[in-house]
Amino acid sequence: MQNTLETNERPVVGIVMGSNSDWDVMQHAARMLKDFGVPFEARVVSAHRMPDEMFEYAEGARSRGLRVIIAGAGGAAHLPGMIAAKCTLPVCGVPVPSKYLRGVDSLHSIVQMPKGVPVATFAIGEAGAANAALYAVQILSVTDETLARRLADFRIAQNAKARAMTLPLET
Ligand code: RP5
Repeated sequence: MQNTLETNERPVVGIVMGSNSDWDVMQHAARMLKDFGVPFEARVVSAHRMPDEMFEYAEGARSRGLRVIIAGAGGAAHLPGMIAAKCTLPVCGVPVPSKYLRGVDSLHSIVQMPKGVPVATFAIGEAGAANAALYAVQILSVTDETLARRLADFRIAQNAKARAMTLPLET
């Protein structure tokens, strides 16, 4: 695994995470963006092990063309909040499951931002990562008709899938 992963086009969404151990979860954000055809980059930017790089990343994000940042971290999980503190782009926080507290620590840390610096906080784990990416697509779709259509199609497909669900006959 390399430190940075990037699609061919100029990225509009930045996925950052505190460790490569977060990738198992955060890859679900990357996969969703890929499915919607949204150019993104993914990078390890540890808040406590790479504080200078983290500030540099957050400060330069808007001028590099990023429009939304998805930040995943586990445990003390200060990465989303610190990125949000250093830039005014929307930040989506993904609580990554931790070894001992299973991500409840990550969730509480990310969701409890003090008034004035928001982080949109998602569910713990895979669902949170995928939904953070969907939310990023929804933000971009406000000014992008193609993405708005893809989102509508995605909802139709989900509806069809749920309607086709069957239950076993035995009780
Ligand atoms: C956090 O500590 C990371 O976001 C990760 O979830 C957790 C454990 O990191 P590693 O010890 O696996 O590098 O900073």
